[in-house]
Amino acid sequence: MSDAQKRHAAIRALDFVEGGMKLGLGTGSTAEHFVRLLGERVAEGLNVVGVPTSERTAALAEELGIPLTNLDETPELDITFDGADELDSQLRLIKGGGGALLREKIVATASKRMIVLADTSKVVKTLGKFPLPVEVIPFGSRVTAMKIAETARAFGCEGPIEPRDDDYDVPFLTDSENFIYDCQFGAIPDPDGLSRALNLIPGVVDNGLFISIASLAIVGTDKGADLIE
Ligand code: ABF
Repeated sequence: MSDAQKRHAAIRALDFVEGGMKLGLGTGSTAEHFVRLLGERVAEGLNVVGVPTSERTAALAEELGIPLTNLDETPELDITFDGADELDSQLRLIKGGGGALLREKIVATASKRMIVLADTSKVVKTLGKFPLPVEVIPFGSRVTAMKIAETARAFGCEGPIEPRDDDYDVPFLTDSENFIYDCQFGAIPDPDGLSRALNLIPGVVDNGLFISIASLAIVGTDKGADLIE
């Protein structure tokens, strides 16, 4: 994971921003590079408004003076710029390592386009080495986890499904106060089918597979950036 590559992706992403745009602002260290660079442009007079995908990003954008709105006031956005944990050549993504997958998916799908920002380590042939995060409501979460395992097996995915917690075994809570289960499948042969099936399980709020949502990936390299579309 190269910080320079992440910054290169963020620099290239700024080329897609025009005055008057309504932007979804992603979460994570790559998106943070973008938000910081956007803050510099706003300080120079660029007129944009942002919808943050997490409390963390909201705090950063406020600090940088980027005007913020929300999806109730501004339900249609022009572009969401966000990072990813993995992406394949079809622009299918695993997101949610930072725990913000639900808001990230809501904001991305409220946008005319989603542009993914990544470094070269995120590009994979087959999704699934990065544990797939699944957001579940706390009520009955162990039963929900059993159903996740059963469903995943039907899609050729086996492996430990662990509740996310901190160093003191306190459950991680998302911005919407749900739990996350991290599913260590190793490989996901049918991401589209698995994503649809997981979201039919009662108690599952959403999962970290983003299918047919991103239309462009900007992959930062040591020297610049490559585009995948
Ligand atoms: C968000 O931040 C997440 O969906 C993804 O989990 C993570 C990527 O973080 P980073 O850019 O720090 O690798 O985009």
